[in-house]
Amino acid sequence: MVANKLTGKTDVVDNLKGKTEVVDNLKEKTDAVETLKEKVVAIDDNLSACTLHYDRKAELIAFDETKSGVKGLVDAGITEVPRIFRLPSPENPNSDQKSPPEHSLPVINLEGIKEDPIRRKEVVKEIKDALGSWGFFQMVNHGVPINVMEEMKKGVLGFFEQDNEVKKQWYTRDSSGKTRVVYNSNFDLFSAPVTNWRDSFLCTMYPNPPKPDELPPQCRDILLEYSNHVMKLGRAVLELMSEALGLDSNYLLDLGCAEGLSIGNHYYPPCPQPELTIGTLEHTDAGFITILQQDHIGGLKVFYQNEWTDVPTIPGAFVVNAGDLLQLVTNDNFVSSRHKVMANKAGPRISMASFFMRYLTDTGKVLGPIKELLSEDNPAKYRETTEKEFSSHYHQKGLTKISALMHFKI
Ligand SMILES: O=C(O)CCC(=O)C(=O)O
Repeated sequence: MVANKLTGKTDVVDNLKGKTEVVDNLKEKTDAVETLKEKVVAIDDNLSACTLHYDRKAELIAFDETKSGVKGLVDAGITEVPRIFRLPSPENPNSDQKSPPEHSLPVINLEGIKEDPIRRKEVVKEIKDALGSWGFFQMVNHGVPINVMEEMKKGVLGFFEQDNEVKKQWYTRDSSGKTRVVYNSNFDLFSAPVTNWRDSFLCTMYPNPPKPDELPPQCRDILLEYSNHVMKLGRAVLELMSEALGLDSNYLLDLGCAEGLSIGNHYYPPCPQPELTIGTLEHTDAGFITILQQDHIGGLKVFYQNEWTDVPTIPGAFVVNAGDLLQLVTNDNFVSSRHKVMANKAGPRISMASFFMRYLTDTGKVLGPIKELLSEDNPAKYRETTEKEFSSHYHQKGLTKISALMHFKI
């Protein structure tokens, strides 16, 4: 009798084991489907590019070897957009410019947040709403002096507009994360389906600020001064964001969200046929937060409620957005939204994106959804990772509409 009962129980246990295996099996299959999905979209993008029927690789190499970027082409007087920059038809990002969007991106006034607790609470609520829906907002009265912002813009313009033969000496595709200043056109030139109509130089400023002579002379002093201001502002914004999540003010700082800062400085030359190409393909940012300064030309758009909405230019304002890692640690409380930049007949357009993250660096810190934000009804949506693993995956993927977060989803 007892033996019979025991056999029955063993059968139940075996049965349960079998079910666990089925669940594990299903999970593996779901992961495989996600990976396949990513691959299909990548192939799709590449196929679209291939339908243009030409030796794209050879043209990319030729373009890269000039070390003169898109600006070099414009300076040489081209009147037509070369094939490598052309968007595959029928996709034309400019066609969505027609209807005025119903929504406008929130502008948050930071004045008084230190002295006035009531105002601070209001700002915290505004940030919570903006990052939970848009993933973006603009901020004014943020404390960074306007002359510092203007000088930074001038310094960046000075770098791009210096003698080309001298500028070429900074040109590199070193993606080890060890080179302080990485100047090139399109970091993902050889993997992206379409080449962006822009040149960039990325400067790593924190955690170990560069020595002045490691930076280009046109912007060396201002880069150091600007990054100090932006770091201070970023830390203040991260405190407000922690409060917006119902956490201690220092929570996101203690997590290391302000340990690393790299500034991506972009130059979008005027484009003879802007409707055929794109300034920056749609993408999300990899890091925790991005604090962006844009000039008066415009063209930045954010994807919100199924439509592309302009990020209007406001003198003296910064645009702030959540990156993928912030979405991961907040378990989707804050969203990392897709954005893109249109090419323009007017220009050049200058923008400076301050990315809070340590790229391709072993920080020894494991990041996952914040435990305090989880519950039985709201379990972790992402697996744990590191800044190094995340940024390597992001870098390898390049700028595409597929979020790097897909790869880390549970
Ligand atoms: O140029 C801009 O306004 C945006 C740049 C951007 O999206 C980026 O650097 O990730």
